[in-house]
Amino acid sequence: MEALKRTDNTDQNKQTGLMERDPRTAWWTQGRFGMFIHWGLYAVPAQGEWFMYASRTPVREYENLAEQFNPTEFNAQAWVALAKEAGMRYIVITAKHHDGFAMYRSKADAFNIADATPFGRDPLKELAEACEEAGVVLCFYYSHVIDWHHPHALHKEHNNTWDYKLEEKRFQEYWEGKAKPQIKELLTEYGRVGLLWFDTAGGLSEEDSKDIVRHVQSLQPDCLINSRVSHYMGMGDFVSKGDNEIGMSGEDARPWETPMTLNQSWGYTTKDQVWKTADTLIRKLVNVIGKGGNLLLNVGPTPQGTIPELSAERLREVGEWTRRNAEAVYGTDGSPFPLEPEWGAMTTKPGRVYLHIHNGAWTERSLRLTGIRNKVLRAYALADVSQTNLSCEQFYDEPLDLHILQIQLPSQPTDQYVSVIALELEGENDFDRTLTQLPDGVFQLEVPYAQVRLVREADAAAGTAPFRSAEWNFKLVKPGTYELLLVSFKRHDQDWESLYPEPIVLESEGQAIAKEPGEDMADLDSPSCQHPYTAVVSRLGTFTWKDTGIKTLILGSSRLKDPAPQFTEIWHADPVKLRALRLVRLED
Ligand code: FHN
Repeated sequence: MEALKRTDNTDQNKQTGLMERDPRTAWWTQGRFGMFIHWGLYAVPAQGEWFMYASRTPVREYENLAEQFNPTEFNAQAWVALAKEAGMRYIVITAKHHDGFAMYRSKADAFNIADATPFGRDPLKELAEACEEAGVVLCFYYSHVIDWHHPHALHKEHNNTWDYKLEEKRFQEYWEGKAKPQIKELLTEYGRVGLLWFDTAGGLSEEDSKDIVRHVQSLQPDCLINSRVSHYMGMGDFVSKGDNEIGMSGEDARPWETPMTLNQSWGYTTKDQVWKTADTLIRKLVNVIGKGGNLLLNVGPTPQGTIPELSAERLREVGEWTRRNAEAVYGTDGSPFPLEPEWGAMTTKPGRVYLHIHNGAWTERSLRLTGIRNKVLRAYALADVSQTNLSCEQFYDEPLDLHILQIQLPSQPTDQYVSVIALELEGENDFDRTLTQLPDGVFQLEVPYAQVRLVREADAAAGTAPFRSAEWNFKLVKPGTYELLLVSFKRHDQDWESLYPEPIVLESEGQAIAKEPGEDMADLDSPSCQHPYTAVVSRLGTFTWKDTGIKTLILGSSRLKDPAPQFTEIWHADPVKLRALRLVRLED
């Protein structure tokens, strides 16, 4: 195996900083939490929004469903009130999903809820009014490339091939005749639209991607656009992560959002009853906001026009938590530190740090943190109405240049599921962002905080992928022997044996390991891992560091990704994701 050379690394560990607030995106980044609504004709067969494609239902037959779609129980105010109660600041509703059915009165295409159903109303108009009244920002999802109803819509993979022939497609007829006119309707007839959420851009050319962005900007310059408008990198105002994907902190330079299901489906279905609990949802919410992202949580309303009670009850429970902890959620930045603490997450504001501690990780011992250089004036639990001061001590370890804060937590968690401790700081926030081991527990080196370099090009003849190295420079606080664990997310349909074609190589201070990672342990409690992935931990061996201070560790693998790709990839396309190297100190 080729040695992994240490190269000069002046750009030390990348640092999380306060995201520059762009005035266009500020309402959205400050809002942090939104409601996604997948509602369409597909609610009638109640098997999710891909029903037409999965069952290859002919257009004429699918159109007949419209006669049965009469959601008389739809109440826009009630939906908006539920979003508000959950603590959601914006709503993104499917104006048209892949089935091509518009959920508003469209002059551009008669296949729409107002013209084709007995309901005859325009729910998006009613939602626009209710949102305006309630101060919630209304946004539209629009499937701009996939449209199984239109004869000329053309996607890279998912087309209606049972009604239409691919070779007869004239894409521009769809583009100019339906997609662009409908987007114009949405941006001219519903007042201010906060953002347009495009989806599944497979096959859309760079030129057409730019064309749609220009189209939106010419109609509502302040309307934000998500990155799924195109597979070309850098387009849109913010990054839509993969479905249910919570990235690693530091992974995205741009603002980002995780679209997430409450069960495992988007559109209404009677089949899927795998629901996330309120505990899970709150832990995922703090995991996302602690990394500086937004969470867009989905509901799939029924054909009658109601939000299923199993969804509503979860959202209300989440809302009780967001209400008590609002100041630690809205208008915050993610953690200033480049690691994910085992016990939860952190958010910040000028003069404040908030510690979001999972109740399962609550400790009666004091909690130790490093990196806050400010004097901590006061610490208290947000849910504690009397806001009793918690005892805090601060030390400075000069040889290690380490600012240590020790907080005595109350004997019991102070809130449901996740308890938030607020720290009031003196002066302007002053954090040491060096990748530093927390004094207790495990220490995880995440790939975005490494310098990733190409070691060996791909070799088609030998059937090998590019081999890259990831180099971390970090501050070790406790010397000793550490077990080294590889953390991977494995797609559920993959056989582990084929996933790592070569051994993982590790080097640090003259120590070296080359080991084929095994599927040794499942990490069932990872808040950032979600169906169809599972978190797998592989034991790679041990390294000993006899002293403290800045260490360099290099990992080599052909599973490390190109840090500057040309195209966004589809999250579910990856059979395995190499996430991090976890260091667990073995007892002396
Ligand atoms: O195919 C769609 C799916 O139906 C759903 O709308 C999700 C939401 O992010 N987006 C696509 C798949 O990524």
